[in-house]
Amino acid sequence: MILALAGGVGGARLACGLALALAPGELAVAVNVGDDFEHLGLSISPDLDTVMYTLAGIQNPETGWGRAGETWHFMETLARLGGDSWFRLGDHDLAVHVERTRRLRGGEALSAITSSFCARLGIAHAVVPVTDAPLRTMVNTDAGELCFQDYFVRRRCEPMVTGFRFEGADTAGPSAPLARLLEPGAIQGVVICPSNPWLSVAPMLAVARLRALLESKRVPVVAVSPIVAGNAVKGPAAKIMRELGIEASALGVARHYGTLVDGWVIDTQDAALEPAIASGARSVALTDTMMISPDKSLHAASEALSLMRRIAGTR
Ligand code: FO1
Repeated sequence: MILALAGGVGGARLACGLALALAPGELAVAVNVGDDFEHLGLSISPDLDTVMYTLAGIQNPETGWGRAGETWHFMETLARLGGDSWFRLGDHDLAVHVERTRRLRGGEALSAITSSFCARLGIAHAVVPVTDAPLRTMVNTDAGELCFQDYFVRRRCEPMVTGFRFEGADTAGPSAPLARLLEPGAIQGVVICPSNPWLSVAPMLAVARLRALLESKRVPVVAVSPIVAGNAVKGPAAKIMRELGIEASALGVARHYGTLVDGWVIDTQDAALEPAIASGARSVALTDTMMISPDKSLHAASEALSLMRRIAGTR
């Protein structure tokens, strides 16, 4: 069993490739919930839904989030009534939030609801929220401390970032299905998807028992770089790195994860960085990491898995 850590569109795309490469019993995708928030009285879990829609093949191909063929009658009517319309909820997507909210209020765990939605959408691989407890990413900026979606969507990532706080992380344990995967011997390797290291992966690693697995060095950890040729494939990762005074490159990301990662998959465009990344006793694989189709996602996932096998073979 391989455990993938995913959040956002880049994470969902690699998870899709891993799901094509591995049988259902061989892959679990742990998903960030730091972006979750209450909006219009609904419990929204954007990263879980992005992974769920992508694995079900019903994601919006243009945005990467939300659903393909979406209609917007609810949003248009809400805006006409003077309601909050900065966070766009499509009509089909809305049903997920309404049903999730109802079941959460009835006392079900987010992990159980996610598992049931995934089964209904025909997803055979396990998709698990990193925690069932409230864990909220707070972004410290020159405009003050902002809730994640306030920073990301409402303010379009414009404020300058100075740091992060993961509210609830001190007490958040892994969700029940993730806790089972963290038992000794349950998984053979970890793949950190090309998700934003600060916004998507850091909140997951703030869950102490998950971080402890990576620190234990019991299993190989490979990561796919979210930065290619100095830019994020999608989203504000490169901007945030510059604001934090970190070199916006695959090397900057490798330094950020340090010894947590044993092997890096970087894009061929970053071949010049290979020696520097490899110098921290890390293995490096160069390949095309631009996941513009399921085939390309499968290609990147296969590279990550063969690198993991190579590292496991040398232990
Ligand atoms: N991202 C946007 O940039 N604008 C939106 O209006 C928006 C709505 C939205 C609705 C449901 C959902 O699951 C995701 C949505 N996202 C939207 C994406 C999301 O907020 C971010 O991409 C993630 O939180 C970052 O990983």
